[in-house]
Amino acid sequence: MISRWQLRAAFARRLSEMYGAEVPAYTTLVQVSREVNEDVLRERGADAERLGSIGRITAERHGAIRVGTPRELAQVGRIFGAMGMRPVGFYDLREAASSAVPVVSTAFRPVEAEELARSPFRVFTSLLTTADSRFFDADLRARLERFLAGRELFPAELLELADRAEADGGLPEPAAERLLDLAVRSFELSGAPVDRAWYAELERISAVAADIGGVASTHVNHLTPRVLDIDELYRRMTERGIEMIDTIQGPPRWSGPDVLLRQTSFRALAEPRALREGDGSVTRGSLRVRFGEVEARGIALTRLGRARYDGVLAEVDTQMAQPAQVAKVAAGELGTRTEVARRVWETGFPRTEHELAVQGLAFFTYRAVPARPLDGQAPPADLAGLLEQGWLRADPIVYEDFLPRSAAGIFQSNLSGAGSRDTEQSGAVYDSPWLSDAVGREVLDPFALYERQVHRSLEDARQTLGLNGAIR
Ligand code: OOG
Ligand code: NI
Repeated sequence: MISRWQLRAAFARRLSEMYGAEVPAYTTLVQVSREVNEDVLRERGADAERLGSIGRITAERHGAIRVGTPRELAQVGRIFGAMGMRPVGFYDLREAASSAVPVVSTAFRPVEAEELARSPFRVFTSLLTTADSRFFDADLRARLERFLAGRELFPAELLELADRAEADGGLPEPAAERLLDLAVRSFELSGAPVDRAWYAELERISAVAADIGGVASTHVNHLTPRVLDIDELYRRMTERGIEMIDTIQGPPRWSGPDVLLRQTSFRALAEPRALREGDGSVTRGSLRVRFGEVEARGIALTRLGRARYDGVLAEVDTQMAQPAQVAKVAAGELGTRTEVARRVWETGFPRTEHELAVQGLAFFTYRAVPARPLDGQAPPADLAGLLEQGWLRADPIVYEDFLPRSAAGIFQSNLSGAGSRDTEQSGAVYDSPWLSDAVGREVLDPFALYERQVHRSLEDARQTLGLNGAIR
């Protein structure tokens, strides 16, 4: 029996092989990431593995896919369900992006700590918001939904195998092989001709809409390795002549602990695609939609920490919009967004893991220190005291999710045009319950998952230390 996590790990590996063959720059990215990780490990030793073993980090990937209808999303949920991945988090990129990005998203990923340690593979999955009349008028919406209703992204055999794997906790050998093969093939770039006029019509509204609804199949949009030093990665890729986007999304580089998620990307080359012309003939053209992305992961922030992060972003926006700052940027003086962000960041976040923990800004699991000599003194009942007096040790919980603003930035930086939207119209409501309904599975709240992990660890520690009340 091949278990769900083995299916997940094998799928991640095979997808990576397939994508490397399709997009050679991805292979370069993986290679450079590995070199950076080896160098960081050599320099920092055990400290480099504080947020995950080098084995996990080297194999770690996230993919991104995009689908058109709730039905397709539910099918994706079944395929990833077979691999022990569940939808976590709701991201509304329509609001986070200034260009036209008419999608809402979730990430399919394992949720239990042991499962994440076995294979942390996750897939950022976006669904086209066809009901949003700011992007699609009634006529286009009807044609788009008809087009989407007429395509099948996944063969029935794949979906049946997926259901079996989910129900039985895995699949026996020949069936597991078949599932993996069908799943990987469903995400390959299709050679079928793309209707040029239809694609172009959607592209005028949004390149993302065209990538999703302009073709009869789906494909991996990118596959992202994890790196321990993203600034160094950025430098090395640039040295190799690969043109990166101009920023690293997320928190700025600083001397305190890594938190949340930092990401950057580069535009992949135009890929040859067959195009169907108005007269029915097929020509060779090219489309440029896929890209390369890399990320560095840090400690997960609590709701409080996250609110502070969002506050930093808002403050940076305000400062960047001030005339004096605008003039400085125009004159090429200091005052790039990154520099401003670092200044604001340093006033908003404490510089040590200990302070992040006791101020309730970041998530840690806690364990009672076994060798502590019980010299007759009773342990205090508060977290800060327990940590300071050495009764407890804190281990950071790595951030397993995404950031809407960064995701929007990644989408956006890889679009050639801003697209268009009719701001006179109001946007259709898509929220987390709506998405749960669409996928047919509960979209989980990432904060609740991290909190559960923390509380379990505190409960164990409390019992080990023989404390009566809950640790505050
Ligand atoms: C997804 C873009 C967002 C991330 O890592 O934040 C993303 C897409 O382009 O489909 O992948
Ligand atoms: Ni991504």
